[in-house]
Amino acid sequence: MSRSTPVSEPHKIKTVRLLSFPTLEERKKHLADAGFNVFRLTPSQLSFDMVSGGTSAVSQEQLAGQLVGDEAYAGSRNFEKLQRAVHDILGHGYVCPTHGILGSTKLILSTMVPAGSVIPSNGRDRMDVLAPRDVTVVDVRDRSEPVFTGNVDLEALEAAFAQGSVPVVDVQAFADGQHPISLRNLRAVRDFADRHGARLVLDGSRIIENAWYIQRHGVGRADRDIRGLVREMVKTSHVLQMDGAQDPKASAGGLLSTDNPADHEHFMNEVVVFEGLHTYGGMAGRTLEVLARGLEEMVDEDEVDWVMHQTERFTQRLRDAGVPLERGCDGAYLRADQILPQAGASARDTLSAALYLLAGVRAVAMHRRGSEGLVPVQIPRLALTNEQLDQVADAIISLVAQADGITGLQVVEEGPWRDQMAYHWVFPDLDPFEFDTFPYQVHTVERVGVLTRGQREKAIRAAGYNTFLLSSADVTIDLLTDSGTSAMSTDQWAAYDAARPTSATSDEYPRLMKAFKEALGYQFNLPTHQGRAAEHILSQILIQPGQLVPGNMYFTTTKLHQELAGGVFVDVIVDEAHDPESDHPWKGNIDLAKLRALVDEHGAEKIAYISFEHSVNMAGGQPVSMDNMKEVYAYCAPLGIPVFFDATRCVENAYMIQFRDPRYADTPVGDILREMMVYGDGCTVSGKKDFLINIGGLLAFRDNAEWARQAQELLRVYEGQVTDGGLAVADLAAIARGLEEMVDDRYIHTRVQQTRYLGRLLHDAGVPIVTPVGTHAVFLDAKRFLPHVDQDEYPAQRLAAEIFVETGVRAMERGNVSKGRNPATGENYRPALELVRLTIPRRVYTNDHMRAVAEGVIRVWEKRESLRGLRFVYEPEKLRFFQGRFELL
Ligand code: P61
Repeated sequence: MSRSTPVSEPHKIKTVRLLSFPTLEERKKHLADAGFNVFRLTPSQLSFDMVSGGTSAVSQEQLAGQLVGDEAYAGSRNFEKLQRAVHDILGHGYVCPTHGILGSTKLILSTMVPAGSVIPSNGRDRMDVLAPRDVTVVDVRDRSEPVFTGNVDLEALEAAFAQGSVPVVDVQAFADGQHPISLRNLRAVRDFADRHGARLVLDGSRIIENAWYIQRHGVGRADRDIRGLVREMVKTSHVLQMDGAQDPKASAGGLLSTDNPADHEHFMNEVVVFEGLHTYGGMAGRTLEVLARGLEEMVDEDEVDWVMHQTERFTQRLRDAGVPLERGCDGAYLRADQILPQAGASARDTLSAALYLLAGVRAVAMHRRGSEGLVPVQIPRLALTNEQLDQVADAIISLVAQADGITGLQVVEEGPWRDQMAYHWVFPDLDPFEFDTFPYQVHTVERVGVLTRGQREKAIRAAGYNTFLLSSADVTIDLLTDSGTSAMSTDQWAAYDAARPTSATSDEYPRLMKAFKEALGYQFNLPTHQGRAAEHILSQILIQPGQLVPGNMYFTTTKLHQELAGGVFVDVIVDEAHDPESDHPWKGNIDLAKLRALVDEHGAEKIAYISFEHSVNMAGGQPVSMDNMKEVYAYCAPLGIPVFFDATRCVENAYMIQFRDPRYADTPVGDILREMMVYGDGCTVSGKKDFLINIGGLLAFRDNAEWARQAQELLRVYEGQVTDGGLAVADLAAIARGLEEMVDDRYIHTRVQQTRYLGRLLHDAGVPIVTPVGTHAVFLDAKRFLPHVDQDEYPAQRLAAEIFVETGVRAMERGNVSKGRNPATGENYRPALELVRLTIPRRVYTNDHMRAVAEGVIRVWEKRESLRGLRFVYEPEKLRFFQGRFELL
């Protein structure tokens, strides 16, 4: 059970939902079209939608559950699953599903509450729906309780019972989102209800938040786990009602549970009238399944800690800046009446409109008008990063600072409910807030491995100190590779699902061809199943045995295929690339003098082609300058030497040009990319990196139809149809969509800057890394990290293993082990670069994860002197880094 503040998310991002950031002009238009009522705006018109109902990110298991809804009208398996979850987690013996929290309330009223009854409650928002139904709600919340502000004042309760017939006492866990109740008070209310023949109905929609609060603040509860506390709260009630769109993270749905068979009987007979049947309750089977899985997951201690930590942090940031607010269990509830007193009765809606105008953020008070002057800024569970939340908070702080210049909305249309309101407004002259953060939110998450240090020691020993041989389930943060590890977007998944499969020509094929042409500008595009397949075909077409292939540092698969075709790779990268301490900005450049010398010595006809890699992987993710591409091409074209890019990380390279070359500072990355590609005759691509897909590749030719024809011949023989390259049609659809997303300037900026952020954290702590930091990875310099370990004792291998033991982070050796032995001498090559690669997958980890990684590596750095090297106990002949095993010296 963890009680300390969590450092980073206990999960990684599995899929993302893209965010849009409307401009100020667009925001003005949307707002006017919506009658200045932000309730009427749609998510695609927003930057961040700060509402918590049904907006949570879900686990991949919940997402999978969505597809196993059996949609049986009666007796569905999903209902049986829900029964088990309610029994196991909540402890109640009977459950009646409903379409939502209002469905649950309706059943309680119709089975238990005769007209004219009195219902004491600790929540006020309940009045919105009970008041129109001939029920008198009496507020019995204890205003004097400082900690458990949702406690019921037992004297007020007694007074309520004196007011009329009280069949039900309504208690909300975290009433109105703000007021937690203590277990002791809940028990006292139960005793009271029992003595007076009334039922205690607990609304547990936010029971997790309340249980966490008890764990933190309840006397003698710190040793209790969330699961036990939830169960105890539920068992204290007669009836539990729950909103599936809150703690269980479903999109809709609800339930009533009880241990009383007679009450359940009543619910079952009534549910058919208003909701559906007692085995589906007005929910789709898939929603039942997601709800059931959500109940099982919601008591996960680490997840609860993370969600609550986000809320605390967000609220604190606003408090520290003096923003008037009340703390909510799911966010900060802004005191609109204090922030905008000049707006009078429309203070809340004015605040909402102004926040949207300023930053595109939606915060909205729902339900009826009137009541307290609060605008809730709720945090969708698991959906946003701390960095995003910090910026939302900063937008609010900026708004509060400019509040004096904001006049109140003027009512044009009105009604008792908030959605009915429409206004007129003179736009205030606000200084708009600009977000600089990841342009997506979390859609689904995947829990990560959390082993103890002792377990990790055992795991790495069992893996022969080789991180390739670890089970990914044991890894907390997986920085082995950025290849095929991207989180796809919901748009990619939608395209994936919608693709019509065929083994002939698919609808996706022409779409993909168009997308390739738009992204890279090349005429002939051949899909391949991944990068090495394209490298194979290109090498076979262009290399005559004995020819040379100059390139800017080798990559394992690329060089292998060149050699299999009879070619000889020659490294012509600038010398600075081999110096981990050089701060040359374009360490990926080809040294034109080296290239010239090679051509002069052997003649142009001896050169098969130039193998020109963007953002050079083995050099540390180092970019190539636009001028260098231009110069190399200008030199090669007249000599008839083709130039082929390895464009695997071409977008990252394009971004670095935008970032470092002032002439391109205002050019969109997509335009820079197309210009880059002009200085080449074609390219190979491992799409598993920049294309934001998990599988796929490309072989492209700018305009040479004969090469394309030859390549298609080989494609048919080795890969698949020319129209799919051996890929599933659905994957073609995902690639086409990825090609659009990859050149989004906001995305690629945050992508590369995240890598640089990790590098900065390490560099500032004195950890030796390759500088400047590259685009996709931070490379630790093992020679400087472990200078006392000889290179033949594999310092980088040892360091990667130790980082796993210390932190659960998986890295990759790129040094003596990877380079191998010289077959002539049998000696290790002992390469200049002895590195450990911390590779950042795209859209998967947050900056809090990066901080956790840095802290762990810094801990290893601090005890570096105690680390000894390794020796092989099993050494394969080829590519020994994959399967080799070691022991400690
Ligand atoms: C990686 F240890 N890269 O970085 P494929 N070109 C370039 C790559 O980075 C690349 C490929 C071609 C990987 C995966 C990997 O020895 C290894 O789609 C610049 O993987 O066939 C792959 O593309 C090959 C890691 C590959 C390795 C080979 O993690």
